Amino acid sequence: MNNNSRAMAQPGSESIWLWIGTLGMTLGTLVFVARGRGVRDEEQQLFYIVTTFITTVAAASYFAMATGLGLIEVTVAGQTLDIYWARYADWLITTPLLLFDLALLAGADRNTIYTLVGLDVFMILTGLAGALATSSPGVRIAWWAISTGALLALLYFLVAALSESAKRQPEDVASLAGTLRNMIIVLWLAYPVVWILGTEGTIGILPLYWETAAFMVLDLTAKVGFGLVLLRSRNILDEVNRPAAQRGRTA
Ligand SMILES: *C/C=C(C)/C=C/C=C(C)/C=C/C1=C(C)CCCC1(C)C
Repeated sequence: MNNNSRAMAQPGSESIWLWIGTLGMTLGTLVFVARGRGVRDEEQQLFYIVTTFITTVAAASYFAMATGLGLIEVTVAGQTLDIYWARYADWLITTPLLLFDLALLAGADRNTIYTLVGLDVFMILTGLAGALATSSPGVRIAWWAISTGALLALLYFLVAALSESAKRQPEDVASLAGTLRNMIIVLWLAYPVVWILGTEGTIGILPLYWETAAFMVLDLTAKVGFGLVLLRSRNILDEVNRPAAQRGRTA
């Protein structure tokens, strides 16, 4: 192959983590499909459909990164950074779906869902801008700060709005929604930390090898772990009162 034909880098030793990510997301997908097969209730099926899509998209993204499709080189102030842009394509689709799963469980209304998803998309796109910016390290860090601001607003809103709607749910459901909300708060806050310490932040405290490992563990926990907790009990999912957004249509 002609190496000069594209400004595309090949994955280095960090590819081991990308393959483990591919395998983990694929196994998660298979588990969710197997568990969802017997579900007849339409409201419950939606949880399985959304959760299965999340790990399917992530498995494809990890495969793309492991095989070098999702990787580019970005030069900032004379420093060449290996950037896995495929993450952002994955997160752009999967993080709104994760929020949708939780909002559905908590019985959130349509405006709450739109606000959460809007903040989330803004966070991922400004994060992508930070990953691709070449003008200076300072500009990259400014994008990081904007994206992190969006994350903090999102988490604030998640706590305020979702706790309110979860109160109207049966106790089991509210408690499950609380657990998943806490998982999101803890895990999602770790992403900007890994980013700024890793290759993207240009400070280079965390080498690409360990950054890739950290994102893989976070991604598996935030998607497969989240899905396993959510889909653990059919009895609980059975009790979910339909969200206000859907109630109007089916009544
Ligand atoms: C399954 C994937 C998940 C749950 C990904 C979550 C990603 C984030 C919460 C990313 C946040 C970022 C910032 C807040 C600033 C820097 C750039 C990002 C995109 C890493």
